[in-house]
Amino acid sequence: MIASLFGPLGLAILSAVPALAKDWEGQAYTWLYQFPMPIPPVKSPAMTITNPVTGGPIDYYEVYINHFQQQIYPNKGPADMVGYDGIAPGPTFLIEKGRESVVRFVNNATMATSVHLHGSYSRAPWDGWAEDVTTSGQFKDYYYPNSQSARFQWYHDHAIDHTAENAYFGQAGGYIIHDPAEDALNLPSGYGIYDIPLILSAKQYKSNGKLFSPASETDSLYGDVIHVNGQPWPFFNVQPRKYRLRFLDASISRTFRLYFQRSTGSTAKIPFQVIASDAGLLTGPVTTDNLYISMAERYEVVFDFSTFAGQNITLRNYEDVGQDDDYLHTDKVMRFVVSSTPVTDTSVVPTALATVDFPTPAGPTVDHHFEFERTNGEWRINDIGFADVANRVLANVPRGTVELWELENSSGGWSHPIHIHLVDFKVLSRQNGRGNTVYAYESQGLKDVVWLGPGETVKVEAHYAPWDGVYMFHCHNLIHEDHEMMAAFNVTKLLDLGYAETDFRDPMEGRWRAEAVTPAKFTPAAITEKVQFMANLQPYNNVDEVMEELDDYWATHKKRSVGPAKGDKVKARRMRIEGNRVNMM
Ligand SMILES: *[C@@H]1O[C@H](CO)[C@@H](O)[C@H](O)[C@H]1NC(C)=O
Ligand SMILES: *[C@@H]1O[C@H](CO)[C@@H](O)[C@H](O)[C@H]1NC(C)=O
Ligand SMILES: *[C@@H]1O[C@H](CO)[C@@H](O)[C@H](O)[C@H]1NC(C)=O
Ligand SMILES: CC(=O)N[C@H]1CO[C@H](CO)[C@@H](O)[C@@H]1O
Ligand SMILES: [Cu+2]
Repeated sequence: MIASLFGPLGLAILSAVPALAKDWEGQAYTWLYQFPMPIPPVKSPAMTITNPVTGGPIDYYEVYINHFQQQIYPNKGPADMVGYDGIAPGPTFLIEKGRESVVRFVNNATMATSVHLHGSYSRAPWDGWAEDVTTSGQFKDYYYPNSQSARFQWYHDHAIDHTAENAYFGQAGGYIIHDPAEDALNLPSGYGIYDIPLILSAKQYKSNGKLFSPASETDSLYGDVIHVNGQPWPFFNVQPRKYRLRFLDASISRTFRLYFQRSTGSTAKIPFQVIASDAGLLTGPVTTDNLYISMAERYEVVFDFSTFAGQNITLRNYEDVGQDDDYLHTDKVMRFVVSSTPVTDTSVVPTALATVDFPTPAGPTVDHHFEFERTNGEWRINDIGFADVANRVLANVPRGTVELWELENSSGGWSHPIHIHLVDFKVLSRQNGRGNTVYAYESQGLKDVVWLGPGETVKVEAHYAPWDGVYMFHCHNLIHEDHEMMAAFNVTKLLDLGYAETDFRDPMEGRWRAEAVTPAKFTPAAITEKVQFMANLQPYNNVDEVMEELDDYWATHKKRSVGPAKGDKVKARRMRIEGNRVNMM
């Protein structure tokens, strides 16, 4: 956006003029809408192993993290990348709700990796804890429950201090949980047919066609080239009918505010229906003509192309979103080329979509208040960075309680999408920034990331269950995350719960760490033995029982706010008296 250079009297107002926007930060890309959009291939399991406790199936997958090259500029050399199975985005997992999985991620590349399945309540040792790295020549078996509501999860790198690089060079992919209840709704369906993943990213290239690295960035890398499923500004052929579009913002720093527009003629924004967010279906569809999506957020949309036969529809992005830098074409995302041949479309968008498992409201008391701020060039949460090992556990949450967290943006000029691991939360309120607004598409479902726009304070409520353990929460601007805007919370063990189970609380527990690759560990017998060993400890199969135990426990125990953990910022400890309750915040 170029601000007007002259005031009403024709005088230059230099002080009010921001730095002129540049057309390109890196190599110009001029082939808009000329290449088709790829659809990431579906990942198949290598074998299916029987869970020795439940008798149910565990699908075992193997993913190699490989170097590869991808031709981005038709007239330059290829870009060097690193991706899951040597592609970016990585292959899409299509998982039936209720089938457990074990994914062996083999680091066959150079830099250390850690894999986070974003949107899953994985046990702590398989959640992608940043320090739980797999180095080159090692592998790690990640065990996933897949028992949550149908949802668009994604897996991506989370390695300490270089997550931004790993994700940007290609380590991100889709992981969709499907549930038969969804089929009954008769939404547009069929992966890659009428149910389409749209994985957005923004990058910057050098004059030789290779990626400009975010390694030395300390603020943000907004990117001047917008990609969908790895292809800059693609086109996608559609029929004149409804499509389910699954959006994921996998950019490291760019937030989008999307809208659809005819490519020629009327510039009006075309309305569409948002049907799902991070944790799956909303209670009902939300009609809007624009949608904010920040890093790591997922929104699923039904767009009806039926009245646009023979036309082109452009997916656009607003300018000046969240104070991100704009470039020549960052207001454009992709083009849908609508066929002129009519088709029969029996899919529908029902007015009721799902019963969302919102947490039982805990009342107005804020349990924890977190300030996301920049101090001395470092990004911090309540003045603490992740490297501050002794103080980085900023909240102790008794297992099974519902807590209200207040997230405050304290540094002007920046926005922070905040991701809390383990839980799905309800966005309760937003103050300042975009007005006192929680969009219906944010509040009618559960989320695991909320965008804290410039100057905003947001309250989120979550049920800290089913598991206990140490989990991360952080900014999903991955450059901020790598530069310390990450901390931990500890869902603490209920010593008197009276329920016998194996502990999985320590994300760094030795027996779950990465191991060296040897041929002996990759035989079907060795794999089966390993997977069955994990399953025998029953990390997931008792989830319903655990939830009941926790509910029973909290029906007869009083929730006590445990207040800030050791090292919590002193200035955040404000005493507040509400009725007869005294709370530390
Ligand atoms: C639609 O877009 C495609 C791909 O960019 C282009 O080839 C075609 O000419 C466009 N059609 C119309 C009607 O604008
Ligand atoms: C491991 O990486 C090497 C070198 O990049 C490659 O040749 C090999 O095929 C990879 N192995 C697998 C199993 O993908
Ligand atoms: C987390 O809480 C558990 C008790 O549930 C405790 O044993 C453990 O030391 C705590 N871990 C950290 C890192 O605070
Ligand atoms: C710098 C800035 O805009 N900070 C704001 C962050 O949000 C809080 C609470 O909404 C405001 O009071 C600050 O002004
Ligand atoms: Cu941030």
